[in-house]
Amino acid sequence: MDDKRHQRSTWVGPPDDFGEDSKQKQLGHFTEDGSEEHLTTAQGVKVSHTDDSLKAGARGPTLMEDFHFREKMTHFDHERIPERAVHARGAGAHGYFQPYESMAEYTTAQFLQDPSVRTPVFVRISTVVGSRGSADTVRDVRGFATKFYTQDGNFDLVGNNIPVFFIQDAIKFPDLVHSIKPEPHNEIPQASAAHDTFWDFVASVPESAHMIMWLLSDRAIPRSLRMMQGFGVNTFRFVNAQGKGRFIKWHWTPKLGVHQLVWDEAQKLAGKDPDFHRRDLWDAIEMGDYPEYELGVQMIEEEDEHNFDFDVLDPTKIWPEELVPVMPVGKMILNRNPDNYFAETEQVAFHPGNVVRGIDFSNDPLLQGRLFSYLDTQLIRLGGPNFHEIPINRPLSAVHSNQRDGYNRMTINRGQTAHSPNLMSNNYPRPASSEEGGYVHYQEKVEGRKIRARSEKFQDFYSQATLFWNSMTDVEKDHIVKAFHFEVGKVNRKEIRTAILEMFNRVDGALARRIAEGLGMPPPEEMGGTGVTDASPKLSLNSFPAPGPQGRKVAFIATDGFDHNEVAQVMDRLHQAGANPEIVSDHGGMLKSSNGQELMVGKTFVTAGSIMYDAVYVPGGRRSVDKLKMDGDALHFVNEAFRHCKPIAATGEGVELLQASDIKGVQVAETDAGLTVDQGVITVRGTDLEAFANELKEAIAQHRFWMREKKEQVPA
Ligand code: HDE
Repeated sequence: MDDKRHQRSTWVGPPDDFGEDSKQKQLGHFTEDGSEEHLTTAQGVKVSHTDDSLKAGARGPTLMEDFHFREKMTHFDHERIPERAVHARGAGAHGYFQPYESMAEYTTAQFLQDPSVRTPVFVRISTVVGSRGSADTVRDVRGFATKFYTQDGNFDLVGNNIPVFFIQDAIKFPDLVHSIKPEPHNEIPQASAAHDTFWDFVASVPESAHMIMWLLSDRAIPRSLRMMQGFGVNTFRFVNAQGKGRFIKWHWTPKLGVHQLVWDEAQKLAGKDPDFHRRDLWDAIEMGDYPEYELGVQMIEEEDEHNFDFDVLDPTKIWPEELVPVMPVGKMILNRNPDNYFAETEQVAFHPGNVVRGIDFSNDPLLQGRLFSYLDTQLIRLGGPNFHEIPINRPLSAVHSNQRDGYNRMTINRGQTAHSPNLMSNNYPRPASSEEGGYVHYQEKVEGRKIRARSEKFQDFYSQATLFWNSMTDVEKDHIVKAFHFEVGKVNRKEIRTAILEMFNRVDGALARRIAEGLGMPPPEEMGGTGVTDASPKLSLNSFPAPGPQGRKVAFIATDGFDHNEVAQVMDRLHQAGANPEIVSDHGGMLKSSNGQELMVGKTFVTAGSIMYDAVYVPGGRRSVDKLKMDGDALHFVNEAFRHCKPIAATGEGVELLQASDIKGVQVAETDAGLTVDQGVITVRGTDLEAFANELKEAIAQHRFWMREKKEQVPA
């Protein structure tokens, strides 16, 4: 029998980073040369008219024979697929992964062997709780899922931006999700954990304490998807050519540092720009500011499995980096936006069970349950067992399985046989030995009784929650306390609030007292705590500063009569540093400077707010500043940026806008001389724009000036 006959798989792999072949050509029917530009039916018949249905007379009934109308409407009627039960809203991007050096000592994973090999990836970053149309900036965990299209088949790293999870065993996942989703009787609230059922679950499940500390921290309101970490959460295994296994945990670290929004900003953005994160990622890629993340791995030798206070199989525990350092593995660059959100971002199907040779599982009971759930959920979401044939899910490596039928089968396999082993087709396709690259499961010795139980170390629910709390800066602690006030403040039942106070008193007595104060509840009688006094600096966002101002958005507030020289010079310097300045004005179109030059307005006070920028700059220009001083929107812009602790800068007459605003407690340049820099407010009346721009760049890289946060008398 001719083996080749079986290989007629008609698909192509996902478009990769190297081939410049138009994806349209690969994925759709239409080419870009215009040769097939006519509107057609799904059957390829050219359509001559699509604005009126076929009727019996201009005022008559529509005719059944209007095949174009019927097809158009039928397709529309069936255009929705079930959204993901969790992680329904996500943003996607293509890119590639490249290892720094060979990891052969630890794993046979082919994509980790050769630093010159780039493996195409598709990444989907999501919120967990909200529906597909919900806002991006809600307080939530972010999913961080990556599909590596390796030459050995697809490997999915399906992680989150928080390294631990709410529960230790997958069997509780439906309960967790039912509690955090909108309540079943009235379907309120959307995309929020701040309601009774969730906190009822938390109070009843103490293993959630550690995760709650992360969820109420600034980690859950990232500034940008480009500025957050990712973690595999579950414990996996590396297996090398000698068959030696090691426990591993995955880490992604963004090159731009790790940064957060402030809560007031996050809530306002949810209304003013619900697509804030998606847009930020999209725009960055369109502008060529390709997001980069470093992949790292923590490894524990199997011999050391029992040498830690925590169980290596417990997904509610981190492996503190002081004990188990993160080894850098490679980099991932996201350099191409999807062509079509539905076809790619919606239809992509991740599964932690999609592993390649050299990567294996541990007995982490959360992971074990996930291994069942993801494939199962895709079957209903993507309508049957052939979703691996959807272009975004196809591996680059050849597929020769004996699967044939089922809904939406795309491949036309030839040949009489679809069974294995066989004599009729020369036993084709035959299994591959380990030497031939076949996946061989790690030979773990397992024995035990069939019981529903957890190991003893799993029962320590609080130590690492205290470790996290101890590792926060004072500002981060304030934010956590305020998040408790918001979240638990929205819980109606007193008994739940009391139980939460008791629970977090076990984490830290002082924390519980501060929570009680904001909720107006009596503090717990005893001063609680775990006695843990250690801190792990890598848990604080302070450990991940920005390398510079690159990728940051700066609003230039100006109107007609602005000083062109100042704008041009500052803009130029920011551009050179990789930041993205944009003119925000009281009107759209062109702005005229004091000496006649014109500049295009990016946004207006109607279409933008300070919350969409990382910093504000007010250039001089007598007429411009005099007008802005009388403009409530301009004043609000400055006040709000101040309240959110962002860098604020002004030159020349621009300083007067700051003086006219409500910002308090900072120095601004009063005279012609010198540059004044005070708590992230940078002002100059003179002409030293070089030094000014340098200070501004530094301030942007610093992200926030938290010392201003207490000044809440500033209205915004
Ligand atoms: Fe998921 N999770 N999960 N999860 N998860 C899904 O699969 C599930 C968990 C994560 O962008 C679902 O395709 C169980 C941890 C991401 O498409 C579902 C348990 C982590 C995504 C599912 C967990 C994740 C999902 C819903 C407890 C971080 C979105 C739709 C045992 C390591 C992937 C889907 C995307 C999606 C089940 C816990 C990450 C229902 C049973 C822990 C990033 O199968």
